[in-house]
Amino acid sequence: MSPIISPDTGRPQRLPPGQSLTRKWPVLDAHGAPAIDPGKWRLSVEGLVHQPVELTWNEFEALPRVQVFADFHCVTRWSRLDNLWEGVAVSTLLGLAGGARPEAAFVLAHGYDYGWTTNLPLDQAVAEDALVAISHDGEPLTAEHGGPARLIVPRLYAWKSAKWLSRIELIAEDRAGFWERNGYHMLGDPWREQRFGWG
Ligand SMILES: Nc1nc2c(c(=O)[nH]1)N[C@H]1C(S)=C(S)[C@@H](COP(=O)(O)O)O[C@H]1N2
Ligand SMILES: [Mo]
Repeated sequence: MSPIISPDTGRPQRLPPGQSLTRKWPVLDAHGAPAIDPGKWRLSVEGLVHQPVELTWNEFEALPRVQVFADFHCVTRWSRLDNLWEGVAVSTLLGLAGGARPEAAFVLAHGYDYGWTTNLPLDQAVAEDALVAISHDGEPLTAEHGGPARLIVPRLYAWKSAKWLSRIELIAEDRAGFWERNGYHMLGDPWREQRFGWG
């Protein structure tokens, strides 16, 4: 098994400002879990990449895995510490797509739930601890938590971690996703309490 990547848990302080610890793992999403037929599941990496790809579940599952140990901070003020995620690094997926074109600067992550999206800077999406996770604490990711596969970006608030991931789209200009259009922050760094707005 691959070594465990854990850059964000070495901090002396693990709880960002304004957050409270929870031991449970709440379920939070806008529309509930969509029905996903495993035979029809696809993950595409597209937009400003050199070679757009679309992976089937079997192709995705065969890719090299990473393990990431990280905390999960929801903007509604709960934080769940010590999560072990396993999946495929976003950087590995980008590599399969021939890498980012020079003008690519942001990512729009799309969910299978009715056009739900979230936006984040490309450098955050390819951080060493950003992955498309298929398991949590040694168990397959449940549908309510975004299974079969979800994005996990530990350094940003949890709404950037798109559940039921369907597309990773590289774009040149930042474009607000679902919650961002509803007032949430374009970046969403929990350590700077970037909950709402653009600043
Ligand atoms: N596709 C999709 N991903 C999503 C959401 C959503 O509504 N749809 N909600 C986000 C929000 S607001 C949070 S806090 C986390 C919650 O993840 P969890 O339900 O596994 O705790 O998922 C994020 N990812
Ligand atoms: Mo959230």
